[in-house]
Amino acid sequence: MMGLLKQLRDSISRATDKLFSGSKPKRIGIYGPPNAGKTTLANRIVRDWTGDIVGAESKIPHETRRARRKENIEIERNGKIVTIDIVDTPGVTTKIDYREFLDFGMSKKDAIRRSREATEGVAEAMHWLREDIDGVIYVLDSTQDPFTQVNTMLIGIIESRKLPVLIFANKIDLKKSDPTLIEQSFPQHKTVPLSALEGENMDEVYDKIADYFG
Ligand SMILES: Nc1nc2c(ncn2[C@@H]2O[C@H](COP(=O)(O)OP(=O)(O)O)[C@@H](O)[C@H]2O)c(=O)[nH]1
Ligand SMILES: [Mg+2]
Repeated sequence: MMGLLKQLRDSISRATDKLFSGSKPKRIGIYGPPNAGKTTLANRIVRDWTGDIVGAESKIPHETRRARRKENIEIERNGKIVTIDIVDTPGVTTKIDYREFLDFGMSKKDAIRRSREATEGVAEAMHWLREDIDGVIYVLDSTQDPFTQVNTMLIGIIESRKLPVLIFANKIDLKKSDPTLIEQSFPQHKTVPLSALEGENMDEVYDKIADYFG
């Protein structure tokens, strides 16, 4: 009975919060290079707060070739609710080569189709970044060198649009991980270390999402 009352009270307080804040959910785009762990992160956020998932995670680059979104995710932080739409985007890269996919045992025809779709997906993700995104989570693999043309270019675009941005140094569960290198490479932005796969440091992840995008 107490449980039921508490549920009722919580859902009323959520409804009134929404009514009085009157704000649309912020649309948060998850950007970064291929294989950084964007879909793994999107799935973890969505699973933690709704029990659902966004899309398939894969070792093969460019598994996510279209932007996918999950709307109205309510993240509760310090008694306040932040509502966001999560947009998982294809990884942005300067080079998409179908031969890369042949290594994963795909036929040449499938590999060519996959690379064409990936190229279209990147164009789509860039279009959304210009038109349709209120804030960015930029995901990097902390075992890799963060100084790449793609990272510099994308972060430059995000800065020129004056979008709030958080940099996520992912895969800290791996031995080679060096999140401080990412922090030093982009000192003008907040870097949050995490493992999207293992769920490490997710409390700070949600605190910062609420701070930056709430
Ligand atoms: N060790 C480790 N692997 C991860 C982590 N996050 C993602 N991965 C792996 O990295 C690969 C690419 O992940 P995915 O989410 O598809 O990357 P995306 O291309 O950025 O969407 C998959 O094999 C994931 O299991 C992490 O925090 N730690
Ligand atoms: Mg993906």
